[in-house]
Amino acid sequence: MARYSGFSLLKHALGGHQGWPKAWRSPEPKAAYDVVIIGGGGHGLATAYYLAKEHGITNVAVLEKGWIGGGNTGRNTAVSRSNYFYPESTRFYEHSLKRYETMGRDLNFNIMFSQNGIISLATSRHDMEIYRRWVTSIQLQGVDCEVLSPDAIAAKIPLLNMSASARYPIYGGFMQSRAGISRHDAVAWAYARAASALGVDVIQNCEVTGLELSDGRIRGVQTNNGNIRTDKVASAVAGHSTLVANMAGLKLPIVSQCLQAMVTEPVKPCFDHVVICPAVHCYLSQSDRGELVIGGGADTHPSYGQRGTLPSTEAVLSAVVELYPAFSRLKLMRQWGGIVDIAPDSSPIVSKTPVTGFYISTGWGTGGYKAIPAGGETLAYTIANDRPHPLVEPFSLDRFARGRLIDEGAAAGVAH
Ligand code: FAD
Ligand code: PYC
Repeated sequence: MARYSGFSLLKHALGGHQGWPKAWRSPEPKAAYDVVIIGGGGHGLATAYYLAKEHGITNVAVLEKGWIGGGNTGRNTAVSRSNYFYPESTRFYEHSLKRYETMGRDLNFNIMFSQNGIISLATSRHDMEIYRRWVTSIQLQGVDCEVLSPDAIAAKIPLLNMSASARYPIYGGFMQSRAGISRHDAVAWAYARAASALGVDVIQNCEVTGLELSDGRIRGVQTNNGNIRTDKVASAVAGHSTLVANMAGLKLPIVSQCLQAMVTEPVKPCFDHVVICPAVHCYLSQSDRGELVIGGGADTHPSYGQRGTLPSTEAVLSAVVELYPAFSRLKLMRQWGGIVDIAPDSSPIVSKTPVTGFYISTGWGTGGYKAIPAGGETLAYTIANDRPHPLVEPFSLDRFARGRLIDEGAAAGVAH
């Protein structure tokens, strides 16, 4: 990676960054590619990178209608963890978490991954009973996770209202210590730079407006920048998955909803972990800038509106001030939303489809940031070999027809 002195940083800043080296190339689209990936979020970019690195397929274009990372990848609250319930999920997400642990080195990009742990709070005796069972399931799969007593919770989260008369009394919780948060833009940029260096064309401001098919096979894509021939297309467009699948004549079991997040003004370090309270659908962490990063459940109705609605914000914030009364004095600085793609069992779909040469990565819902490395790696394998990677075989589209759902609604932690 290039290094800059203070002087050269100043020179670049005053010069409008004109001479700043580009991290990835911005080529014009070619007439044909071996693989076209729709969507320049983390999943699309990681898929392109692993196609080039693991399978030697470098004649690849990533087409992004806006700017890379401008979708959910740049809008999320950056939690990575692998504390899911079913073995299929834990295996997949643990693989991804391990990739996060080495991503800085692997891609030579500082993604600022802080493994400060995630704590889930129990607000009833029943929550605690379920958590014990859940922790046992995770531990049996060799993944770190522990039950926390109320005293342990109080020590780890001093600002939490532990009063027995609190509206949400705390009965304990559970923790995965290796979970953490990272810099989401950096993850997108790291994969874009590494893919571009291997020959992948990352093309921004290029919207796919149609798919060309004949005899049940993909033949090409139509874009606002011309048509491109290809035999293989992968859709990694999150909340827009049903629209792109419709272009191939497919109906996906996906609902698109807005998920919001917000940050407060910055304060001194006071909150060491990601803390989620699934019963009231609110979670918090503190960013390295000092802002409290706050999120909750998805907006209740399907929508492509990226702003979100006020009742959801209000519900999350009222839970925050009940749980952490001191935070009622903080000012809210920013709020935003992203359109998440939710499957009926709250698990992803990484899969071939009935259309030859058309592959999908969707259903990431409220939790696909943590899945970017494993999602990209397994989709790349599925495209390169035209058969599912073993890690995502259980997450194939045909599971809905076979009735083999993997219901991880509870593990999402936020209502959706
Ligand atoms: P995206 O990053 O959305 O990328 C898809 C891209 O496709 C977009 O850039 C879009 O512009 C582009 N596109 C769409 N249609 C077209 C088209 N026709 N042509 C070309 N391009 C197109 N996950 C976690 O694991 N942890 C969290 O803490 C977490 N918090 C979240 C908080 C919020 C507020 C939100 C909104 C999401 C959160 N998520 C979290 C979920 C996570 O962000 C997503 O699951 C993940 O980023 C999906 O990545 P992606 O690459 O599939 O989609
Ligand atoms: O998937 O871990 C997650 C998550 C936390 C907040 C939103 N999604």
